[in-house]
Amino acid sequence: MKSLINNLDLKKVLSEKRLHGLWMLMSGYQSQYIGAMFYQTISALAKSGTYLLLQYFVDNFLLAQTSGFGIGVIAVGFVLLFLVQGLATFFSQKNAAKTAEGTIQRLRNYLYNHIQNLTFAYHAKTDTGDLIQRCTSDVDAIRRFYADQAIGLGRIIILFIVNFIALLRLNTYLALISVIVVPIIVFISVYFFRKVAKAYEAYQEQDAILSTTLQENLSGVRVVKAFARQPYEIDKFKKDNYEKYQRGRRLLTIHSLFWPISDIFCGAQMLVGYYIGAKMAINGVISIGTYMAYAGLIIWIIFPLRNLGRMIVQMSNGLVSYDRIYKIIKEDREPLDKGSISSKEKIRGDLEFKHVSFHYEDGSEVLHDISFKCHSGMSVALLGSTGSGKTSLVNLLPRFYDVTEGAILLDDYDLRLYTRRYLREQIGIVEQEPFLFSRSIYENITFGIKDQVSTEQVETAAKMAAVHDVILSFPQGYKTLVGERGVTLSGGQKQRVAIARTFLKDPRILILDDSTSSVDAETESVIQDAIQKLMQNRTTFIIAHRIQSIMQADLILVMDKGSIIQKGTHDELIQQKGVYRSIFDIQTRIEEDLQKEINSAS
Ligand code: M5T
Ligand code: MG
Repeated sequence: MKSLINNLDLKKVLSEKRLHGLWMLMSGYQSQYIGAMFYQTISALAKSGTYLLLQYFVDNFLLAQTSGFGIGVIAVGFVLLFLVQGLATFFSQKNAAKTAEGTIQRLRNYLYNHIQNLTFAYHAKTDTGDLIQRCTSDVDAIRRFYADQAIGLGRIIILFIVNFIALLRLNTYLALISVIVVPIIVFISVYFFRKVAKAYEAYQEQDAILSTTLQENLSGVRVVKAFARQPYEIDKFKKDNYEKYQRGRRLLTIHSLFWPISDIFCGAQMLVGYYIGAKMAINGVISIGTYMAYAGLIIWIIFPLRNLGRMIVQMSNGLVSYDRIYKIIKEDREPLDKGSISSKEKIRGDLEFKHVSFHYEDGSEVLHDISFKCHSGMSVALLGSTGSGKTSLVNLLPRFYDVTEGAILLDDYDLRLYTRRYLREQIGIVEQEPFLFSRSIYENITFGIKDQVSTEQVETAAKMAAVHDVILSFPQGYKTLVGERGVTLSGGQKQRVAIARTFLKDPRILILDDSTSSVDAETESVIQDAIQKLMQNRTTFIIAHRIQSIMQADLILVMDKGSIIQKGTHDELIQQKGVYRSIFDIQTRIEEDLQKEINSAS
């Protein structure tokens, strides 16, 4: 049952209709919510009961000046009623807390899971700061909705109904007089509800802008400092912050307008009620006991009424936040299971690109009519100017994106027939800018497979990537934390940790996207040897700018503006007049010059 609740597919049960959506969000906790309401009813009944008992006591004992056994019974009655009221309130709060916290915990988990599984394209077009803001501040607004408003609103309605019925029992005329203002209060509340909703939405939007600015600045703090842009950035932040201040002020102003207006009506209602009640009592139309009970009960009519407005107005926050979160939930996840091929067997790694074209969502074409073939175990090198589409091409292999035209065949089947998970388990990528988590180096190398590998395997992988000695040079060795809370690795060290991570994964298809760009020539040759070893028996894609590092590839593709302009082996390409030849010439000349300089210096 519990797992059923936790695995609820929110995307299926939620909808644009906000109140319905919020109710469905409570799935599994709805009975608890109803339980909370039930206890509220008990508590309210006990409360009204107290006043009715008071009336009975005043009229039949105090005024009649009788005493004796009855008084004792009434005293016990009062104590019991208070006890019931207290206990019922406690259980109601308990249920309410469970409802609110349970619902929100699941929502948070769901959102995290959902965001992890959204498409690359979605993440590319969404600000991280905005997402963070929705997952924190908006989720919290929904939590308040359940903890305060949803429960509060129920409590108010119950209090109102129960006490109104109690009032009717006392005196119909008085009861009707006491609720004259209800339509007015409801009307005002609804009017303000709309205004607050708008203002709150504007406020949250600005809040998201501020989060994004902050988050980008923290991530890009080096760039900001290097360009001495602090004054500009501070100024920009100040402006955004000022806008937030203004929107916040507007929101509060609307709130603070609402209070006095609703208070005036409620206050007037009470005065009129007391006045009429008192006159009736003086004229003997109602008894003193009735008047006393009335004076108590009317508070419990006016109090909920005052709060009804507040609740309705505050509810708008929860509803707006619901919209903002539902927008994320509505997004399609990467269809992980769309492919049908996923077996226990490993892939062979034969690849064929057949007239592949590709463009990013609402972008122009970045790959045109790419065709080539490579067998399992072959190495394919990609060479080309920056922006020529090399990274885009290799990103098609793990299906980060799917081709827009043509097809890629893996082991003779269309790539789109494979499940993404199956593919990704067998493809290892050393990215152009590897990302390391703020965890230990050990955890970074064993990312995703920590329980399946031994320490020796990890060290072997690190040695192959020529990073073992570097790691040991840190005081805490493999336990050294990386990033914000630990050491900052150099670009080359990061790349090598990423290479070690990929070594350990032992993939069938290996992608090295400019993986040796930030290491010096000496280290590169060490890694090259390791990479050569790693490349054996797997299909490898190497992207590099130095011809030195790709000369030995079985197939070299020279790319320009998304097309293949030359393909062949090093020996073949060197014979042709073309881009490859000129790059080769330039690079050898530079190296020769360098060598000459070194020779003459020594
Ligand atoms: C090729 C565009 C980019 C460029 C073209 C990764 C990525 C790229 N592009 C997008 O619009 N969205 C993306 O997510 O595609 O870019 P590339 O494939 O990254 O080029 P490259 O790897 O050959 O370049 P480099 O500099 O890494 O050598 O127009 O704007
Ligand atoms: Mg690239």
